[in-house]
Formats: sequence, structure tokens, C-alpha cells
Amino acid sequence: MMEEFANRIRGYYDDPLDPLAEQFLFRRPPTVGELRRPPQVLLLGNHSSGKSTFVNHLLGDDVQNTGVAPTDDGFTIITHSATASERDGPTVVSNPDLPYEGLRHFGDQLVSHVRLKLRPAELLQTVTLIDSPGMIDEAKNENGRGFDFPGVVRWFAERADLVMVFFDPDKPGTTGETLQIFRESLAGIDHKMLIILNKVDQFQSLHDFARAYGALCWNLGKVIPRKDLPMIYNTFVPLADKPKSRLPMEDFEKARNDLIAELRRVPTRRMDNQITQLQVYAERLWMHAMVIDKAADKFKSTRAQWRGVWLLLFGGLGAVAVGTGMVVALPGIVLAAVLAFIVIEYLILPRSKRRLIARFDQIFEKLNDRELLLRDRADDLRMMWEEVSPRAREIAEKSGLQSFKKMSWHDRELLEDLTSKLIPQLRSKLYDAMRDGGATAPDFDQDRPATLPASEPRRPQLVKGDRPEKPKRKTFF
Ligand SMILES: Nc1nc2c(ncn2[C@@H]2O[C@H](COP(=O)(O)OP(=O)(O)O)[C@@H](O)[C@H]2O)c(=O)[nH]1
Ligand SMILES: [Mg+2]
Repeated sequence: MMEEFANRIRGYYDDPLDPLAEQFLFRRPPTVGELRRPPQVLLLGNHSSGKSTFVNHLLGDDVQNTGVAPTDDGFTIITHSATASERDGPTVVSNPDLPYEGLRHFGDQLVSHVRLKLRPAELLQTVTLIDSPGMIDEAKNENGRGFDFPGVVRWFAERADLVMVFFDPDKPGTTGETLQIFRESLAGIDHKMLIILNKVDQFQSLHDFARAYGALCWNLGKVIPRKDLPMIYNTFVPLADKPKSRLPMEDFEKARNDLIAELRRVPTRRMDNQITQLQVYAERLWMHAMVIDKAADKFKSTRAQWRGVWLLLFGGLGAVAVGTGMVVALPGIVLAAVLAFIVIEYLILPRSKRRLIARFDQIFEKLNDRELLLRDRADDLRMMWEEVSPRAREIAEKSGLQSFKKMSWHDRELLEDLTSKLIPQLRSKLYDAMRDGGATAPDFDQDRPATLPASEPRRPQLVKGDRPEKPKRKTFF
């Protein structure tokens, strides 16, 4: 059943998103490989907060080294295979069948800190686990590691379906590197983050626990920009060599089971995340393309006006000169025409282009209230625009507004349909499917735009000429 959702998502990227992204030089959508990657869980936290111990507990096997000393300074990707084996970083990042080629950009230092472990554990059939080196609590510069640690964490976090952040009783604070990681690497992904206060069996009294829990909440409040605190899982891994806690442990054990249940739900979460990713991509592309399209439109009509005036003026003058026999004036007229042409093409039009690009924000605002799209989300969309606009400007400046092919009315309708109707519908279908445990196959045919018969592809081979043209467009300024 998940396959059907995946196909549907891929289908939307293939058409209309990818062609539109290309038309408007927007960043390309995720590749099939990226969409296909296995569900992933990233484990982050201070060193010695118990990440590797937790991994071993999950897998029922000593896959990772554990210990109080910061022994592990690399990223270990643990995934399923019938027989246990290991691969080193260079092998992992150069294998096109694995979704880790992107890590190569972080340099050899990082690559030598990546390992892939293949293990037959049952849980790994559902998720791939990524154990990470501990964050260091003293603010330490990147040079200490030899690679861009926040960047790499961000890379993994963006591709993870769940990010588990571990804290332990010794360091319930988010200081130093932890703070940096929250700011730089985890911003905007709190919807897939789980916070864990681990090793709670170390607390000898309720008072100790309350203090650490309070400190953690306080510190998280500073780095997670949300009004409500995320849920915190208070838990531990039972270890034979550790003294028993005097606190009642049932709740903490239950939290561990809840965590494991979350891990098992990761494949559904992944689909949910991919739908979110699709929605965000489509909305950003919509803004980017619409603003550039309007500006390009405006620019082209300004250009047509200037060129029209030029042609009329000098054509007229030339005709008059010839008609009245004042041929001697012709060289002067030609010279003036050439000069005027240079002024228009190299002075006036570039200036008008720059002015239009500077007015992108206003164009966006008009888009927002004219198109009546999701007016209750205006603030959301505005924030999104702030992220999108620098690149839109850069692209408009670099390639010039005249080079963009006009967005067809059909594409525009399709894009708006996608963001306002089709993608939300896809999500509610996923929720329905989750609720009845996949008992009934999702009925995708209902999604199709009403104008197209259900049995045909969503965009029936439209050739350029036979796309319906939009009824006359209102001018925008
Ligand atoms: N008491 C207690 N000790 C733990 C727990 N989890 C891990 N440890 C210990 O904490 C130390 C660091 O654990 P490790 O898993 O290597 O931490 P990592 O650096 O986050 O991977 C080891 O000595 C573990 O035995 C726990 O839940 N309770
Ligand atoms: Mg470790």
C-alpha cells in the first residue's frame, strides 16, 4: 500500500513539478533514489548519553561500541542484510545504489568517519539506524573534528524520518555544540524530532530527576522556537552492570516501549514526511514561478512598448523623410534610431528589469491576495517566501526576465490544484489508511481533477499549441 502512495508522490514530481522547476530554474525535485531510500532514524545527543547502548538494545546485539569515554567519533549507518558485514566510508559514498553519495561534498575527513554496518536484526527490515558521534558540550570549533559537523548533521536530519535527541542526567543542558546543532541543524524539523532524557535509572531520588527534567525543559525552551514543549521521553536501558535505581521504573519502561513503537511507525511517518516535503516543494515552486512569471510578463510588455514606440517614431520619421524627398535627413534619422535603440536596450530596459526584481516582494503580496489562495495561511506563506525570494531574485538577475517561457494557464491551474487540493487529499488518504491498518486500498481515482476522465493520464499529451490559453489576464500594477 505504501508503494501506491510513493508512486503517487513520484508522479506529482514528474508532472507537473519537475518540468515547471526546469522552466523557472527552480531547484530540482528529489531524485527517485532519494524518494526510494529506506526509512531512516538519526540518533543524536551528547557523547555518553547512551545512543549506542540504545541501538544495541534495539537490535539485541552488540553492534556498537559503548563506553563513557568518547570513543566513537563517526557516523555509523546500520541497515539490514541477511549476513553481518561492514563497509567503510569511501565504499559507502561511492555506491550509487546507496543514498549517501551526497556526503562526499563534506570531504575526505568526513568520509573516513562514516561506516556502514549490515546486520540481520529484524527491526532493521523496517528502519535504518544512524548512530552519530556525541555532541561536545563545550563550544568547540569545527576544526576540532576536521569536517562541518553541523552541516553533516543537517544533511542526515533532513533525510531522516525520525530524529532522536538523547540527553542524560549529567548533561541535561543544551549548551555549546548542542545549542549550535539545534540552531543550525535541526531548525525547522522539530516535527520529526523526539527528545529523550535517557539513563533515568541513574537518578537516586525524585528530586534529582525533577531538577534534571526541569533543566532540560528550560534549556530546550531556549532553542526550540515553539510555544509548547515537545514531549520528552524519560527512559533508560536496563544494564546488568548498573546499580538499580530507587525510583519506580514502570513509567520509564513504558516510555521505552513507546519509543520503540514510534520506531516501528517510521515507514508511515516517512510517507507523511514525503507528503509534507512534496507540499513544501510545490508551494515554493508556485511562489517562485508565479512571481517570476508576473515580473517577466510585465517586463516583456514594457519591452514591447518601448520597441513599439521606437519603431513607430523612427519608422515614421524615415517614411516622412522619404515621402517629402528629404533624403539627406536619412543618415541623421538612422543615427538617432541607433542611439535611441542603444539607450532603450542597454539603459532603460535593464533598469526596468532591476526595478521589477526589486519589487518582487510587492508582486508576491499581490499574488497572495489576488489569487485568494489559502488566505488564512498568509503568514506561513510569507515566511516561505522569505526563504524562496533570494534565489528567485538571483535567478531573475542572472538569466534575465525575458528568458522565461510563459507559464501556461493549464500548468498554473494544475499547480494550484496540487497545493490546495490534491496533496492535502493524499495526506488524508494516508491517515485513513493508517487508521484502518491498510485493510482497504486507497481509492486514488477520486483525486483526479474533475475535468479529466479517470482512466486517462492526468495530463493527456498536451502539445504546446493546444493548451487552453488563459482568459485575458488583468495587469498587475
Ligand atoms: N545507568 C545507565 N547507563 C547507561 C544507559 N545507557 C548507557 N549507559 C552507559 O553510558 C555510557 C555511554 O553509553 P554509550 O551508549 O556509549 O553512549 P553514546 O556515547 O551516546 O553512544 C556507557 O558506559 C553505558 O554503559 C542507561 O540507560 N542507564
Ligand atoms: Mg556512541
